[in-house]
Amino acid sequence: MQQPVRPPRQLACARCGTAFECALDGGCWCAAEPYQLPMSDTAATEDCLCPACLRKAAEDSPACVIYEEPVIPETRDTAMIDLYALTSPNVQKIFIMLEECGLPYNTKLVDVWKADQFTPEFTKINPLQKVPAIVDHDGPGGQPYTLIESGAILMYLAEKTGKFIPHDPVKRYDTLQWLVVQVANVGPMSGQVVHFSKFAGPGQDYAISRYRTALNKLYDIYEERLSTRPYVVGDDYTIADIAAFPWLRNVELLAVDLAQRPHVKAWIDKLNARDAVKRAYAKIGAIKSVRDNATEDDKDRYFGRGKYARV
Ligand SMILES: N[C@@H](CCC(=O)N[C@@H](CS)C(=O)NCC(=O)O)C(=O)O
Repeated sequence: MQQPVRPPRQLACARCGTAFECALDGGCWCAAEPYQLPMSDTAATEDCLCPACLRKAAEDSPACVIYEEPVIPETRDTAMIDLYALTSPNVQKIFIMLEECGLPYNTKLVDVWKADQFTPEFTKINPLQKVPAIVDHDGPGGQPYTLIESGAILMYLAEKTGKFIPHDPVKRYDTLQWLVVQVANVGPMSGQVVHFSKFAGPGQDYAISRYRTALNKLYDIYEERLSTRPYVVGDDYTIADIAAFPWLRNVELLAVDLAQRPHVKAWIDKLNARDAVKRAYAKIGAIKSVRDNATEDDKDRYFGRGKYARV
């Protein structure tokens, strides 16, 4: 798909005051180069440097690895991304990110309750046989590129677009840490709570108590962070928020009490109010799965139990 380039913006250089034109249609080109000069994000045009000052700053900056004059295309090919999806929180993260970034995408449903994930075609895309996965038909070098794991997909899309990941090295690693906190802790602990309280049958008190305790501890950690900053990492909305939100908002299913966690509640309300988040959930809400009518065999196959267990 061809998208027209926006007319150049007239900016004043924050260093020398010279007027210059920024011809990019989204994001500032220095900010779009995260490994080069740490720059402000697109909204803060008063921090922008003209190309000459940027080049000089890049030469002087220890944080700058390489500097190349960017090629600003006349038009941009925006190839589709295929999102292999159903409705679970790990998939919701990617719907939200794609909507937030304004990237065009096709949704390809993989109904994990009726074994779509085990087909040879999907196994080629994700050998782990799980959603989400994406295929970016305009990947690195303009070639198609396949990604699995929601955390890796969020990082990839953030780097591809230069959005929702800070360029400042400290804030950038703060973001990546809290992204990993989500994928390594919040997701797995929440998943175990849901599994043992909803799907594993009676007699699971030990497991339920163990995973609820771990999950409540995580909620308290987010509560503490959000009591001193508006978003998980700091002042900016990042992929660390996008990763955590679909799980932490799930308070009814997880039977978590937000009365004692007002800052998590306020953060959930704030993210729920974002247009991109509303668009994502409208799309997710329209997806039909066999989950609600899954047979015992469907559930055994999905959970790898009964005749599907490998012991
Ligand atoms: N760590 C993965 C987890 C993905 C995952 O567990 N996906 C589930 C749905 S939430 C799935 O596809 N399960 C199918 C199966 O295990 O057969 C991620 O964050 O992307």
